[in-house]
Amino acid sequence: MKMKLYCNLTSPYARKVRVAIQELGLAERIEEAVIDPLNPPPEFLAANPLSRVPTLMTERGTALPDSRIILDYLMQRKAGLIARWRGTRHWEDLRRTQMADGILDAAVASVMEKRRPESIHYTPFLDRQSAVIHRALDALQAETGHLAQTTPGRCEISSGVALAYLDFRLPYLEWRKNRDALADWFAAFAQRPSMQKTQPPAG
Ligand SMILES: N[C@@H](CCC(=O)N[C@@H](CS)C(=O)NCC(=O)O)C(=O)O
Repeated sequence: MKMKLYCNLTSPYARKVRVAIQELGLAERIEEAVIDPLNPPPEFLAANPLSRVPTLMTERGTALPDSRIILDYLMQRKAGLIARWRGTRHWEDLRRTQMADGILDAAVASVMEKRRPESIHYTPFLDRQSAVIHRALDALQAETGHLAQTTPGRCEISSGVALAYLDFRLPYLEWRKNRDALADWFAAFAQRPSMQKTQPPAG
């Protein structure tokens, strides 16, 4: 029996998992169920009452409800990849991953706010999210040398998907400005088959 990934094709959180599946060579073992979490089928709600994608149903019927948990699960299954490093490097990797995930969270929060009627956009909130994104991007830019180009792990996947999401939904932030190293890293990462295969549809 295959695992089942509930996802949609524009969710950047789902994209993190879909990129990881490609990178880990697990595509044959996971079936994708594309759903709309705002109009959830009962089977999906039974698996995840939070109604959020991604949700991974394992072969044993455990529903894992968050991209971070799913990435750890898949990497642990694949030859213990999660334990790539020990000690300081492990925590440094987690810290950097959290910077990238924080960029994504702030970007998604901005997109949600902008979906409300323009007259009730809360500008201080949007400004705060933009400031968070720019500060965290500066931190990633300063540490670009630590981002692997081959054999990407959770930090590279989170960073690459977050930057792609900024291009997709918030291009006006011009994240590449004064961040040449990060832009160069991303230009190469975006060419990986895992990223090419998981590009969101336009719109
Ligand atoms: N922390 C979660 C966030 C997942 C999430 O918010 N997914 C969005 C799609 S981008 C969703 O399902 N939203 C539906 C809703 O909020 O009702 C993760 O990393 O997987």
